[in-house]
Amino acid sequence: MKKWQFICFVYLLNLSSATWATEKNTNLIVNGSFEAADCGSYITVSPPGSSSLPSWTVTEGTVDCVGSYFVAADGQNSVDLGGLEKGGISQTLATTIGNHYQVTFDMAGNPCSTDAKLMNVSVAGESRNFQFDMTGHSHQNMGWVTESFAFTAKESQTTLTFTQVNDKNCGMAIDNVRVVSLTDTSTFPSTDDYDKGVQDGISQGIAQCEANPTSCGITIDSTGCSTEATHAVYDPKTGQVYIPFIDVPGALGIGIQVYEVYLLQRANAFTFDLDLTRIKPR
Ligand SMILES: [Ca+2]
Repeated sequence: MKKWQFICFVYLLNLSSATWATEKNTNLIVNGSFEAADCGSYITVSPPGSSSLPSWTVTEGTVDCVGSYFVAADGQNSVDLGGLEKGGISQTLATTIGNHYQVTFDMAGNPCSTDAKLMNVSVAGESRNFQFDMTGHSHQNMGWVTESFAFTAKESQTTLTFTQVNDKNCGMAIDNVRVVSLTDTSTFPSTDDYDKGVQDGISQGIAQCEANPTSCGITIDSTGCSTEATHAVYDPKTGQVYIPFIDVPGALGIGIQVYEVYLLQRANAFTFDLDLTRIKPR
């Protein structure tokens, strides 16, 4: 694939994102905002849990279902993973083996102490640590931030677990937990729509290339900006784009390295990320 061809392809993907912004995918987590019960100011919950946190299991220690004690990210309630000591919660959801999912949540810290909050989030063999700096935050100004990462289901039942790391009360606060499928084909464009988008994108990309090739960093060989196929393949069932050839400038700008790559579709958008685990030199 010539460099311009890849640029044309990226151009058409960008074009498509405006046309095919998808509807919000279904949240697979039940009671992800912890709004299913009235937690008053706050209620401390011990294993095996209580009606304060329906659909969730307290995995260790104790946690607090927090109502009015501090401001939630969404609705009235959130969870402090440090109850009387460090604690954790989990929820198991039905998944399809091999499908990609994205977990998203909001996090902050209980302002009853100012030390940094530490939390581990694990799902399907993925384990991530998160830290929250309490500087400048209060019960009314929690400074909620949104975090997100993707995982691939290895079982038909997948457990998502949030665990406080440092053994403290006044712990990490979480709210608004969502898991969405990245391969929900009901929100993807049809193959016909995609083919039309490809053709429109190629036509517009070529027109742009021909009008001002230097401005878009395109190197044109003796054949010019031809209509030769890009060979990139999009699979709506997996949300993957396979690109067999991509030219990348070598170190210090010397030479060209050719790679085979895959792109993975993000949730809720026709936007793609490079799959760093599958970059293969040609
Ligand atoms: Ca909430």
